[in-house]
Amino acid sequence: QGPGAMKFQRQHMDSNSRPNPNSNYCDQMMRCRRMTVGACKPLNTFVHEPLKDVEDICIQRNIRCKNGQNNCHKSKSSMRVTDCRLTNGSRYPNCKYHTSPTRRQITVACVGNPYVPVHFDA
Ligand code: PAX
Repeated sequence: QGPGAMKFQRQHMDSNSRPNPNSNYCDQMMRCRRMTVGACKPLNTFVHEPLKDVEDICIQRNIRCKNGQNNCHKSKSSMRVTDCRLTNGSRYPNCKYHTSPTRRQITVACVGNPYVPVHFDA
């Protein structure tokens, strides 16, 4: 696995946890996955589906990413995810997050050979 794929898995994959986490989920996960080092990452999504199912999104047709590149792909089915959004008034190093479990189709950017997810676009 390349460094981009490994970073994607660290930041966005949580296959083994239930999609109905408690309200501490994001505070704990954002810290243990190292997204509160140097700054609080403002928004991050964790996906509660098997890695294979998320990697298979790269087989879907190419669509335009938010940055204008065309290496994005949208999941055919909706997926179980949890959005972690920094609370208003949260100040580094005390990063506090809202935890929002939901289901939706997700869009990722894929790179490389093997062609795998490296960025969470939407
Ligand atoms: P990233 O840094 O944006 O991308 P993220 O997805 O975890 O990280 P390195 O070498 O690491 O800098 N890459 C691309 N990025 C964007 N667009 C395309 N097409 C692309 N192709 C390859 C990780 C790496 O992917 C490379 C890019 O150069 C990086 O390489 O989102 C900000 C963050 O919030 C997350 C997703 C982003 O983190 P924004 O506003 O820039 O789109 N995020 C966002 C989320 O988790 N959930 C959400 O719902 C949204 C909206």
